Amino acid sequence: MADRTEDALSAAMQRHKCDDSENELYTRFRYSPVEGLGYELGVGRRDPSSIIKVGDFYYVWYTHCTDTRYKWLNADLWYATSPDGYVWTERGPAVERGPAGAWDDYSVFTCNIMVTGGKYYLVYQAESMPERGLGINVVGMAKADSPDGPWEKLPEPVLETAPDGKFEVPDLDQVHKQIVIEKGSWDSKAVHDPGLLVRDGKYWLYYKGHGIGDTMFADSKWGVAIADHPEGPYEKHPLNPITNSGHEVWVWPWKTGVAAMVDWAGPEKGSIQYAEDGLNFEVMATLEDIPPAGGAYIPDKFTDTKEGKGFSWGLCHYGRSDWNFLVRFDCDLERGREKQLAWSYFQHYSTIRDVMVNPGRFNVPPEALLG
Ligand code: AAL
Repeated sequence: MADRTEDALSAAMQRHKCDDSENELYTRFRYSPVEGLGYELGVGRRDPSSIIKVGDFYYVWYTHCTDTRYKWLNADLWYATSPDGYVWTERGPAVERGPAGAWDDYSVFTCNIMVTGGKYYLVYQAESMPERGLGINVVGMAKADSPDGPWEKLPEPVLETAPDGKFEVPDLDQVHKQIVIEKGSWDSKAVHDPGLLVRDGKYWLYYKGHGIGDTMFADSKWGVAIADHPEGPYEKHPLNPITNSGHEVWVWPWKTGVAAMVDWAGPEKGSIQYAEDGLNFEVMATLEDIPPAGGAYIPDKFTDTKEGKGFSWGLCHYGRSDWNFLVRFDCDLERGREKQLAWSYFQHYSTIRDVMVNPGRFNVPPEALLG
């Protein structure tokens, strides 16, 4: 055994920055049902936007899909309002897909909101009918003078996939069965999950990409495109990709920089990261049970702040392959707020999904998992 000196540190302790209890960017998540946007047979609601407050009401936008074959295709963007974040009233469509032949005639989905200069901007994924689009999406934008619309779509997409790479789809009825002819760059197959921040007087459009020929769509990474005006043109940053992981994009102003919730894809999945310059991210904390596709209420998201304060709640989706609905999460990512980390705040310290989905399979009566 090697000699141990007083100040020797193990490898683990050499890389240890601080305990979770001292880490401002550490949190656990508590979940609660919401009224009005919860489970409903035949209606899928998913990928909620960030939440904003206008007057006495919180607003959220999300993908609304009644085609039970899909979760986000053949869908439109709807919105809902709430006085308290728990009881929501669905207000109906905000932005609907375009007429036959338009670049958004198949689906508009997975959106985010920005408020700046007294105007409201929705950015969202759009796809045209499979015959023409073959599953490659663009990012569209619509603007309005009021969160209740009417929304005016910009005529052209604000972001597109990299033009390289090549694949073929031999059978249009099975568009997911694709043959890669030539591998493309990291965002040649998808530009997904747009999320906007106002930073240094510019508009930062973060997005997730994956490439033609990537082994798995879960090999996704994030990039950013920056514009001088809310409507663009958005220019992809030369450092892209700026993360090596992450699926649904979730960024917010934190202190003088930008924080990112890197959820379930890639080698740094399950982490919160921070970049002083919004570009060079470092892992700050690893987390369990991150809200899928979370959309938080972040009051200073568009104020160009240099003292970003974070957030304490939002909505996310609970998704299965056949149905999706929205739930509320609460957390401890608001600076200055005391963290609620005691076990008693959480029903489950162990969330093995197979047990929770079918407790009977493990000889556990369903009621044993409650309360
Ligand atoms: C989501 C997002 C995008 C993808 C699909 C719907 O979680 O990453 O929106 O296209 O899955």
